[in-house]
Amino acid sequence: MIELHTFPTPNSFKVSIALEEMELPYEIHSVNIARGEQFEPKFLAISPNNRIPAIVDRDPIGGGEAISLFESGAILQYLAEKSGRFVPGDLRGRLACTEWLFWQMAGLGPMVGQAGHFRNYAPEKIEYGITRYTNEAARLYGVMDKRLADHEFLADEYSIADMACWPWIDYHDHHGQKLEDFPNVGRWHTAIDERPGTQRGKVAGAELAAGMSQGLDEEAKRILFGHGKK
Ligand SMILES: N[C@@H](CCC(=O)N[C@@H](CS)C(=O)NCC(=O)O)C(=O)O
Repeated sequence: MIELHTFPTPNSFKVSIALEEMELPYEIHSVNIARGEQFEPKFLAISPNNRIPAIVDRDPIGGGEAISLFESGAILQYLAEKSGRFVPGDLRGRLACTEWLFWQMAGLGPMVGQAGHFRNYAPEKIEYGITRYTNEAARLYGVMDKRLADHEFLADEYSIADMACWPWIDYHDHHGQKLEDFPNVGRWHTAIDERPGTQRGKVAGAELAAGMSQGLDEEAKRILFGHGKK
């Protein structure tokens, strides 16, 4: 059984979507990042960067002691290896999958995350930050749109690279982007949204944020944006 240490956010949905698609049994372990549980020693022991998602596989590849992993990209690669699914089998396809997975981890995720922050959460409206990151989000959406103009999915067949990108693109409003401006991304977003694995994975753990439907409260903002400590 795989433990998914999570709170409902785009980085965690990558992993719950993958687990659902791969039909790997898992159980949800709540880490309420809006209340500082990411700083508890038992969580830091498996995720020293105090970020969700993390997993513990109590029945790992090759047997032996449980394996814990943090960083959603590393988790996706491990789950693909465990299930033998969602990474193309040929060299070129596999490398394309790696390229777009790393592009998400190093580019799309962090940059649109900043766009979302300056647009929606920063206590002051800082025009420079809003413009800088909204423009960078638009550039990245454009890069993806170009790729998807002649590829059904990022690595041709549906893969962990798509699973990494989809939950972020699903929050396009938050980044100040309209999918009508990126028709290939829009087509790709709809196709993936219609998959039963996406439907199940995108709500996994949603109940953990019950009561936060109005967005982040002041305590959550202090914990998440107030330089770390509780
Ligand atoms: N690169 C990491 C990023 C994870 C990340 O930023 N997680 C956020 C939620 S989406 C988090 O745990 N934040 C808690 C905090 O900032 O203290 C990954 O992809 O796993």
